[in-house]
Amino acid sequence: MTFNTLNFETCADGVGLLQINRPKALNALNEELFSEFKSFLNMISEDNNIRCLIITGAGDKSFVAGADIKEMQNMSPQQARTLSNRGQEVFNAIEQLAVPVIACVNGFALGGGMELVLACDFVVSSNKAKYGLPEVSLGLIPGYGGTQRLARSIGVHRAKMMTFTGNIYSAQELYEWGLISKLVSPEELLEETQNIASVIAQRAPVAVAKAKASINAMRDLSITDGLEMEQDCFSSLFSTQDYMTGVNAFIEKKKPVFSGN
Ligand code: DAK
Repeated sequence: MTFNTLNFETCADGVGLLQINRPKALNALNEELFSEFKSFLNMISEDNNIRCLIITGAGDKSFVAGADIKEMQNMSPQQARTLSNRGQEVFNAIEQLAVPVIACVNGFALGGGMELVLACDFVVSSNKAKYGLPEVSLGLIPGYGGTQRLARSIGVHRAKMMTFTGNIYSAQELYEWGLISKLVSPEELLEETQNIASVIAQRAPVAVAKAKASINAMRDLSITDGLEMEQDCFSSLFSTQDYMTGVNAFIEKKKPVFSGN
């Protein structure tokens, strides 16, 4: 499958690299891109060879500089709702993808770009990247999940400060607030992200998927229900081949090679 606004390649064993590819518009998210993103996610969810996905932006300036402002002109509330729904659907699908998704942030992550970052499982960032939710400067609020995901990530007070001011924040600041897991120089960014992704790709895929589902469920469940879900996920893994592979490899002092079954 080929796309106009996305580039996809397998960059290491089990690791997929998706590049948002509209560098002339600083990778702003337009309708075509959302439509291609949806098709891409359907494709990747069927591909057992990909065990970890990296998302980054084309060029050295921007990850994603938000929704495409030029496309948003003269939109009615009804059209905006339809678009918001479609964007949220795509970002929810990223969050719910069985494999981990790493945001590899190489530059501006603004508005919809910041919301894309929030839908990923964790963030490796260039120390030169800039983050923000400038929607209020355009008379809007975040519409692709930002009002819900940001507070859950950095806390409600910092989320409100970012959202109400619409200011741009440095990667260092967001690292200190816990949004960014690893901060590196622009030169090291892709290699560092690939190294982390390669480690994940070597782990037992069903176990990683269950860990992701269990941690994600934390947001919607009480601690009692969350612990119950953890027990369900944990116990179900005892029927997998990968569990046998992992335990036998440990006993035999070998490196496990997981099949994903
Ligand atoms: N949309 C469209 N084009 C964009 C863009 C964007 N978000 N950001 C940049 N570009 C384009 C510029 O127009 C310019 O194009 P040309 O003029 O060359 O044709 C090119 O990219 C290079 O940008 P600049 O010349 O401005 O580059 P600078 O280095 O000077 O500035 C910048 C970089 C990132 C500070 C600046 O480009 C900027 O402020 N960009 C806009 C950032 C922004 O406000 N993003 C939008 C956030 S609001 C919705 C759901 C969600 C949302 C909206 C609606 N519905 C459901 C309807 C979310 C909204 C947002 O994301």
